[in-house]
Amino acid sequence: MAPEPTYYITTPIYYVNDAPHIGHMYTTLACDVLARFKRLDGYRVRFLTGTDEHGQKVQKAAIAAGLTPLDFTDRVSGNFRDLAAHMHFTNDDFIRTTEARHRRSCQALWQRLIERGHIYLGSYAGWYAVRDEAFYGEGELIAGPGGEKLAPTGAPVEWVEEPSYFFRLSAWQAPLLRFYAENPDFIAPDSRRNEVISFVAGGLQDLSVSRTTFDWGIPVPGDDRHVMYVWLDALTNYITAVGFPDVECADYRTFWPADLHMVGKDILRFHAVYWPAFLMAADLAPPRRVFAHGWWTNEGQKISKSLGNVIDPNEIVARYGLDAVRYFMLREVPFGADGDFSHRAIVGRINGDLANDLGNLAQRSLSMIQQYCGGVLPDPGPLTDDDRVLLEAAGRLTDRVRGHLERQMFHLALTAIWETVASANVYVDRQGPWALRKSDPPRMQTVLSVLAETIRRIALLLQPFIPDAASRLLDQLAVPAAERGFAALAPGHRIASGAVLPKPSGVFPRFVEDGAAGTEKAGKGRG
Ligand code: ME8
Repeated sequence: MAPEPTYYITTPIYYVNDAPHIGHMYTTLACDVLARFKRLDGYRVRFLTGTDEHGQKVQKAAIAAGLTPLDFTDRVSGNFRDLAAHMHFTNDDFIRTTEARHRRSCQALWQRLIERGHIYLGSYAGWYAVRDEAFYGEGELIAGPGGEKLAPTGAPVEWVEEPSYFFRLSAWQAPLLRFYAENPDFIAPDSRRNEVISFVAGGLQDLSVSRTTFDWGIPVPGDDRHVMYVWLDALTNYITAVGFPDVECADYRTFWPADLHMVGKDILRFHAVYWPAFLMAADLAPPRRVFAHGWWTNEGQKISKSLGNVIDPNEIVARYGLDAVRYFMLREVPFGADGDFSHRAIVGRINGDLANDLGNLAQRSLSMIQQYCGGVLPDPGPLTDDDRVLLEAAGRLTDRVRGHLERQMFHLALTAIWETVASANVYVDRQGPWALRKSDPPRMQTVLSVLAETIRRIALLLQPFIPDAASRLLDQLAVPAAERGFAALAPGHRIASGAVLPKPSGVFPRFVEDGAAGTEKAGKGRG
């Protein structure tokens, strides 16, 4: 028997300086879809998320809240954990960098780097941005509105002078360039890959990896006046969670190197430059792929606390529904590009794609089976070319969706599924089973059976994206739980005729504007 394929996927671990917002939700959502997809596709999956709790930024936020860092991080980390539960994210683990397992892992990684001569003691004098937890060279700074110096991200910077350990990053320029060349899929999308390569080709300076002017961090082994630089600490979470420093344990051997680190474009450099350099220096394997997705704005504006337009994921889910938000975020924006969250756009997707296209296809097909076949899935008779074209398109869908998700192209996967939804709607209109009922009942049965099979395939593939609606659809088709994995999409697998279907009910209600009741009725799609 072939060994079970495995898949290890991670989100960034989020800073606990602030409440979770839709940006955080987006990254974890993308990972959740991939984790669910891989599980259904027969993989043993490890899906990790968590919180980044050390460093100056979190320490400052704790002080501002009048709490000790640990009390503060317990509270905010809890908000991220609650979000994951509320969004039905299927992470297998939730790591906190304040956990003992992580301290041990970071100190062991440090030890490996010291032993191999990659870390030395020196002193740092330069610019630091607490908001980014990043060091900047003089040449990278920009001028703010009042002429003050700012990081290229717009974050305020402060001058720092302190003793510091350094990682010999400068020695990793050539090995990193070689690694990128040999692993063309390591950084996605391609535009980001080119950015990283030109950054590295421009030369790398040694990186300060410890701080002494505050103490909220993991102590440097053997020199506890220093705490580790928060990015070295944070990145290490990905190996802590699979058992590092025990590189012989089953989890580490099964899941490392990670298949995918999903990140926002703001933190690509840390993941695609520093992280593989740390790992290679420690004689550990670098991850297989890093995908940097784009940035969400709210009704065209940058999302920020000072603008007061932070979108609370719980609120939008209460307003539009979990599946609708999941669908919208992954369909509306080509994954990798920036996106805008607007009320108009999400309502358009709900009423168009979900209620009209998919909801209506399901509702009318299932109602006809209920009304014309006594709720029993009919046997198909001989197939016409028209039937075969639709069934073949539905059959090909599995590989198309799989291929798109292999490259994290969520929007293309959903577009492919909706092409089949559209073809099925055209097929119903052309075949007119309501007329065949009188003129040719066996033919009507074939048409309804072809539709049921097509909807079954669509619903199975939609499970990772819109899990609740997909499972309601599969319930309405009486697909047993054991037949919901993607093995049931193998060629030749068909929906079982003779099954008794429950009474259909609308899967996607239309979104009705407050105060607009009466112009649109919930649950009613296009005729
Ligand atoms: O950077 N649009 O944590 P963080 C899209 N602790 N994605 C967004 C977003 C937006 N407007 N805002 C945030 C850190 N994100 C570090 C990571 S990993 C070893 C350490 C998402 O809380 C996006 O994934 O600032 C981004 O990379 C991440 O949140 C930053 O989260």
